Amino acid sequence: MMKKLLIIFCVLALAGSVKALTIFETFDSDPTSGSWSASENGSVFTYLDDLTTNSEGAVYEGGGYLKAFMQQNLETDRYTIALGQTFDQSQEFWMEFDSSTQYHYQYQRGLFGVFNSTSNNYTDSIVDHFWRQQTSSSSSNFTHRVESYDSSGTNTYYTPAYVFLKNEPVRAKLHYYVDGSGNGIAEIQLWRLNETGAADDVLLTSESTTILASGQTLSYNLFGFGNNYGTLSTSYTQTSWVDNVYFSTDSANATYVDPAFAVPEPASLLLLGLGSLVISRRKKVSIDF
Ligand SMILES: [Ca+2]
Ligand SMILES: [Ca+2]
Repeated sequence: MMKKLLIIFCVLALAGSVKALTIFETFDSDPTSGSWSASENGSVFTYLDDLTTNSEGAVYEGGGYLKAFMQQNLETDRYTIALGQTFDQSQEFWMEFDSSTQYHYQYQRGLFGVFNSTSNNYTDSIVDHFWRQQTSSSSSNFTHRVESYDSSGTNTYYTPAYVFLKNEPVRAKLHYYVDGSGNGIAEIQLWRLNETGAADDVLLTSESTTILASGQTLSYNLFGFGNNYGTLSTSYTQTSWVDNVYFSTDSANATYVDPAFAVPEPASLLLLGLGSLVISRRKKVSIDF
């Protein structure tokens, strides 16, 4: 059944001027015709709705997803939605997204997270540098990398332990909050999605780290995807399918939606011979997230 879950945009008035905000974009229709906007100076963000079944014919809910071709350059490429207000480093938030990379060449080219409309992607941002190759080898396997860039551009990063293959469909979840010592903490979970529904998903890793030291500042007012900031590299690119992007200052995502892009079985991935797929934790772990 096709869910009409185009976008949930929930604004709850709280005491003071800060409002709780939740965005859940499932790309059931082209969001660029709505509240999302693309800035493309080499990167290209394309809405697709061509895949509604997986390789075995199973029907997925929601036909739409986004193809993100991201290229490093000195321009600011983004596919974002405005948050309607500016938050700073003290704001607790949750975000998540699904991705599967189709093409790549050397290291990461894609950012997912929060940005500032007056800064480049390497200033005032908290992001997941997703599908980061472990080494410069184009056959290297991948990791996610959680990063902050404060208001002066100082970078702090952390690489979760789980290593995965190209094409592997992964749901990344991030919870950011400030602890009692004033440090910005990032809790990250990576999930292997498998077939439809939540029951067969596998928690790959769950880790926590300081991503912004006490005293560092940043602010942001956009949410979505961005490119690497750096010298133009026409060969250093990646193309990823992405879906089900979520941001909230209120709570973790309680609504389960399958990605619309094709989700290969683990056995299919292994047959590709791209390396060893090690799922160290098959047992689901309940975590207060
Ligand atoms: Ca979708
Ligand atoms: Ca599943």
